[in-house]
Amino acid sequence: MSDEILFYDLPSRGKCQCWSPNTWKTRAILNFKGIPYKTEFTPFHQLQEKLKATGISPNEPGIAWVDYSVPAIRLPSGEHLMDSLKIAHALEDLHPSPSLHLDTALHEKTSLVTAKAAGPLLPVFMPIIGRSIVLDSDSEWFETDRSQKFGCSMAEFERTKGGQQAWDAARPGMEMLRALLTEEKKDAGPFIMGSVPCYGDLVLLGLFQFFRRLGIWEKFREEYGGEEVDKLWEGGKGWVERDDY
Ligand SMILES: N[C@@H](CCC(=O)N[C@@H](CS)C(=O)NCC(=O)O)C(=O)O
Repeated sequence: MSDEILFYDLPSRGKCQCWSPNTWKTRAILNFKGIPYKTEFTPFHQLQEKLKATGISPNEPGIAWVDYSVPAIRLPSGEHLMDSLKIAHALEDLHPSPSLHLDTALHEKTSLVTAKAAGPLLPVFMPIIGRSIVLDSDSEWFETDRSQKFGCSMAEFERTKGGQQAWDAARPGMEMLRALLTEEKKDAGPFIMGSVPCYGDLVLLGLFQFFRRLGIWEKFREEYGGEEVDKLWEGGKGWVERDDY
């Protein structure tokens, strides 16, 4: 059995690199802790079959849209794990240093904030993912699947619910993000807690890298309108650099 972790990620068109804010949650931990891993890029249309074949139990209802989702990993022991939070706990147990500080539960606060700040932006980013990110071989699958989930074509989703109205709907989430990035600080450092990074920071850095990939980073910074986001990005961008192997 290999000493390396096998990490299941979603591929992208053109240069194949990580893009999903969900898979970034795990990849950023692997990068942050310096854990050896290799990536198994698996397109959407093969994901269910491939993860089912590992013997992993399907997601419990409410955890994801589907039975099998990424991030998923195979540990050196051969055990497969799925769901970013379960994986975070397992990696923290296996590689305690540097710590993710899961005991602070700041990642739970971060999840609430990202749901409020990024949830309303689905009509902005889903159509871009379909148009510019997923592989050509996934395009039809993505359009059909997401149209069923959102009740209209991605073009209509963008036209009727996207644009500035989506950014306006994200404003309360931006305010929650500002509170998260200012009210928990113990010193002047760039991370949620100040100079000590935690898992919540990695989740945010993955989201920022996703925005950059979609081409909406500048718009996000403009809408956020503060310096905390830039400081966090500068402090932690190294953990979301390795993205293509
Ligand atoms: N709560 C899960 C959510 C994972 C999730 O929804 N992953 C998406 C990737 S962006 C997925 O695998 N989707 C598969 C599909 O849509 O078929 C986690 O954080 O691990």
